[in-house]
Amino acid sequence: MEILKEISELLQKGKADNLKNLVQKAIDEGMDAKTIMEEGMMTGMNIIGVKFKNNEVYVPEVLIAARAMNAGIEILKPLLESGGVQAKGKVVIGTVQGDLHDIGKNLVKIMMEGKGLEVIDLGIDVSPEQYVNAAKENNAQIIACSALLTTTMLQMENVVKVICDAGIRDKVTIMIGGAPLTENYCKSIGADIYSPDAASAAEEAIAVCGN
Ligand code: B1M
Repeated sequence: MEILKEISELLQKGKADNLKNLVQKAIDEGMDAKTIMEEGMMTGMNIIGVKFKNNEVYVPEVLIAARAMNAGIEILKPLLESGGVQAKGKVVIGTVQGDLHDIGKNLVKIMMEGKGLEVIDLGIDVSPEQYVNAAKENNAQIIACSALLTTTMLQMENVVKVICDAGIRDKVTIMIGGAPLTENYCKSIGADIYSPDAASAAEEAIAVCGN
């Protein structure tokens, strides 16, 4: 559809204000939030990703596209969250040490909150110890780690190790996700659940918390 193409193009150009207006227009016209997110904004971000890889755009352009994406997500947030049942459960979430990518992590957080889970967001560049301390302090059932780089995803093995060393392995479920991750990698490092996207991560989290 034309409006989704325009959303994708505005995102690529990093026009945050125009993007917000167009996302609102799409909502007002009755388009559902998931379609706007996946077929508009994420399509645009994927194109930026390919151009970034091919050196057709550089970090500043990617950053302004990411800023526009976050602005669009803010408009969609109430819709992505709505319809959730109140569930019991606490999740500690963060992007692993050395990794500054947070858009996917933020989406996972929104979807989990939409299911009624309490999410403690540690942000980006989170050390294994920070995950463990936050899980202990908050009595969380789940530690959720996001990574976007093939180099930083290796940090997840350290997270599992530090959780074991802290003696809380039987108290927390370790969830992992992010573009370079796989089910096989999840198994190989002794984590519990790999989710390919934010919606399935929220479903899995709800199941873990027994709701
Ligand atoms: Co970066 N970057 N980046 N970047 N960046 C990638 C990831 C890259 C694939 C681009 C490319 O080359 N095509 C590439 C990684 C290559 C690799 O590792 N093999 C890359 C690189 C190389 C880099 C730098 C090293 C570049 C440089 O400086 N030379 C640098 C590293 C900085 C660092 O982290 N230390 C860097 C920097 C940046 C910016 C800061 C400019 C910016 C991030 C801004 C921000 O996040 N606030 C950025 C961006 C935006 C990207 C791309 C273009 C888009 C990522 C994104 O937000 N996608 C990306 C290319 C791409 O992915 N196409 C790229 C949208 C988001 C919704 O998807 O995060 O995958 P995603 O989340 C998905 C799923 O993965 C899943 O749910 C979401 C969908 O529902 N998911 C989970 C995510 N976390 C989950 C956790 C779960 C479950 C599911 O459970 C816990």
